Amino acid sequence: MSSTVMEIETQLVSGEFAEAVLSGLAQPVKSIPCRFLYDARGSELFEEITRLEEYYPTRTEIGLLKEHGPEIAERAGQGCAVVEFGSGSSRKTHILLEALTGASAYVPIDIDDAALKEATSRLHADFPRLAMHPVQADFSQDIHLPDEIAGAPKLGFFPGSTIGNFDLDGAVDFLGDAGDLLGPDSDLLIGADLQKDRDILIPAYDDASGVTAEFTLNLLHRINRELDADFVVSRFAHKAIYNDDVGRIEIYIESLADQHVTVLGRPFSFAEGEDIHVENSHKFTVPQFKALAREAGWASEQVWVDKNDLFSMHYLTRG
Ligand code: SAH
Ligand code: AVI
Repeated sequence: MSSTVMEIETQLVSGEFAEAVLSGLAQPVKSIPCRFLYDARGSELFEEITRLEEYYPTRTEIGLLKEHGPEIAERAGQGCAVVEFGSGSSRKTHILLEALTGASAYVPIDIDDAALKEATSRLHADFPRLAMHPVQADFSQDIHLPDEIAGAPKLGFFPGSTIGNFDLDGAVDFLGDAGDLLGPDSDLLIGADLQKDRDILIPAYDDASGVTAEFTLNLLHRINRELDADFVVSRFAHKAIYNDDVGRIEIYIESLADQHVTVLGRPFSFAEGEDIHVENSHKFTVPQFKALAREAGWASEQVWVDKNDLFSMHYLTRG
């Protein structure tokens, strides 16, 4: 593999994790942004989640990509640079790139460099002639695209319903910024999880084998590892609830006892039953998601939904 393929451009601000944890734990309602769930171990655990029987989104979206690949390719045309937000393992990208055939470059953007490295080298083995420019960045901050793709038409790819991890205003802001980043003639293929019964949703976020719990609690292990902290992780628990009013899953880390923890020399108290909010995962209806995209300057040209009405994939154009 050539060195340019594996070179990861880093656009992360150092010290951000420490700042987010110290300020998040000092608030009256404790909270840490969900992007910090993804260190190398977090990405591995997320990959395990995607293979769980209870976690329907991944296999359903993969089914949609396989079924509608030719229509997506027709809309995208020839020569586009695929820019993926939150690329993770790039497993779905493999299917997309096979369908597109004429893509000119691939730019995976992810916060976790371990996932980026592994995914890029795996994809390079399967698509050796495709130029790859991995970028390690927080996609909710200002980022810039590699100069090498400046002249190419852009197809943004944002699968997985990662858009649902923003709050609704944040999702509109993100989609607007993504439009500015990709440019006036760009398109965006995006996955949005659908509203459904809580009997399907709760097990998807609190599986019987405890992988999702391990994914959530890895955040405390990460704080211990990186921020010289002393969380006794067994004294905390993963908690997933469905908030009907806003139509979203909410994930918390609940303290199982009254306790004290030190992070980078700073003391924090937890009451028994007190929560740290770590993630939201919004679920949408098709009209709701179309309206949200429209607010951000995108038009939903085409939407594909699986036969069980679990998941939607929208092909957005600059509206
Ligand atoms: N696209 C894959 C992975 C989704 S998991 C799929 O559909 O299965 C979410 C991915 O987004 C993870 O790889 C995580 O590391 C990345 N991520 C989460 N928040 C991020 C942020 N703020 N900036 C960049 N990447 C982020
Ligand atoms: C990445 N994101 C779309 C996942 C979701 O379904 O909200 C993250 C996740 N958290 C727990 N399980 C999956």
